[in-house]
Amino acid sequence: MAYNDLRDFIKALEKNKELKRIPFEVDPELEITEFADRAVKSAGPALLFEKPKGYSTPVLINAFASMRRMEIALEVDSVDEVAARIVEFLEMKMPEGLMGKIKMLPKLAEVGSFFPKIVAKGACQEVVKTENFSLFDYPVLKCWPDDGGRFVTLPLVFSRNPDTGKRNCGMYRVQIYDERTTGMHWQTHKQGAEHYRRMKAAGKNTKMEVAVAIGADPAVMYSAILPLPPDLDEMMIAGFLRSSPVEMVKCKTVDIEVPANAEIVLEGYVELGELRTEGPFGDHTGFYSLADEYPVFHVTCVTQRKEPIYATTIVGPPPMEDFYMGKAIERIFLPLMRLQLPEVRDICMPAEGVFHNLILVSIRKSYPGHARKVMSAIWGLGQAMFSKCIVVVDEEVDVQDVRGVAWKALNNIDPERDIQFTLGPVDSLDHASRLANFGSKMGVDATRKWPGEGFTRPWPDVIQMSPDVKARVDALWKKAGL
Ligand SMILES: Cc1cc2nc3c(=O)[nH]c(=O)nc-3n(C[C@H](O)[C@H](O)[C@H](O)COP(=O)(O)O)c2cc1C
Ligand SMILES: [Mn+2]
Repeated sequence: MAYNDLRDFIKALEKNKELKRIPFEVDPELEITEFADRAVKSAGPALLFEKPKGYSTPVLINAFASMRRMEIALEVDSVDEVAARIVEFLEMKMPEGLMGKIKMLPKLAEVGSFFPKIVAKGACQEVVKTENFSLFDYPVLKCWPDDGGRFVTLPLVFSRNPDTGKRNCGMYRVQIYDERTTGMHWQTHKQGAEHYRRMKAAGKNTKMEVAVAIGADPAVMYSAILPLPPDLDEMMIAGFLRSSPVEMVKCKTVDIEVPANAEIVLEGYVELGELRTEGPFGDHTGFYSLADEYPVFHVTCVTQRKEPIYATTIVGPPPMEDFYMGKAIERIFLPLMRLQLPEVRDICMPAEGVFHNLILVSIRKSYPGHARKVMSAIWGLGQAMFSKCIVVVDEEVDVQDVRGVAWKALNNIDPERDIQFTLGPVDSLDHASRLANFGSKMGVDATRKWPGEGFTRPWPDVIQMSPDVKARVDALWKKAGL
């Protein structure tokens, strides 16, 4: 049964002994970060701070911060099950004969259940505040000592494509400037920024309506970070993940729908053309991202549940909660990547690469230059375009074994020959690129080289002991008392 809301998820975490309640006062300024950081790095549980110092709203953190919790969030025993379900739909073809078609009906009905459903009333509007509200009423964390302020770190930012009318939901952090204004950190490659550019270019409006939901059922929250094609509705994907439609309710003051069971919703507008300094912010990379100019979000109405729970996360030196969210993306998106690139066997984004810095790819190599073809394809594939370094290995190399990849790749390359540089868009968080959002990338072809690639020397085998000797020594090993 799909979780209705954040509370259902909290109950499930608790039932699985994956959540610890903290009944005493802890400061949302830095102290909750230190708790969360230590917990994630020691494989600790999710944390529910019942008394954030100075506030009556509890704070939930690290709810997704392990593979087990990702499984609970997605209601599976392994995130590979989600990948398998995707494959099932991708392989769905018109069955032969009437019986075959009838057997197909439940599957088609399942597809119908993915689409979001508009409902008249939502718990997220139990309380509606259009005046006398303050964003400082919520226990928004100051995450790291040099942060530019307090940041909402798990916001679901809803906006509408002005050309197609289609909804987008992206997770873009929100810095609190004052009681009713925040930053809107949609990076230039993201859909929120695209909607903003289009509205501004059209010149018909001076304001862009935006709604920000904070805390919802885990599939909805998770859908906001998925690297989906533009105009593919995250709420439909959330419906697929939870096998049940996401209930949406119309906002009170803007023409946008939000998840009906969200905990808190900020309604308002971004003034087109208005920019303000956002950051610095201790970021996914483990470094502070520099302050930069971003649009401003004016909050005109806050709706919430009677006693909301504030869901948040911290990012910082890896591994953090976002690593586990990213690891699940890696597993779930592999079959989709393989639709376009069937030669890809597996991919791995190690924690130290903080998603965009490093991707390890194993391929079934079929023709000269194949590794470079795969690199180019990844650099052209949605948010995988950010990959700063791609290492391609042959299919027998297990890319989940990062040390094994390092060993084999470093042996297999002639650097001048096997490294491919290119230029292109880079992640906004890259602080080393020559320009913000533009720089170079490196591909390493660590596959075995072929004569067809100009390599005519013999290629050696990896050392392996013969099985009969292993078997004999197995017996002797015990005899030796080892
Ligand atoms: C915890 C967390 C915080 C994030 N913060 C931001 C952010 O501030 N700005 C941003 O552009 N992307 C941020 N992202 C990444 C986006 O949510 C992600 O790229 C998403 O796919 C964008 O969706 P879109 O393609 O609909 O724009 C964050 C991701 C996570 C997991
Ligand atoms: Mn999107």
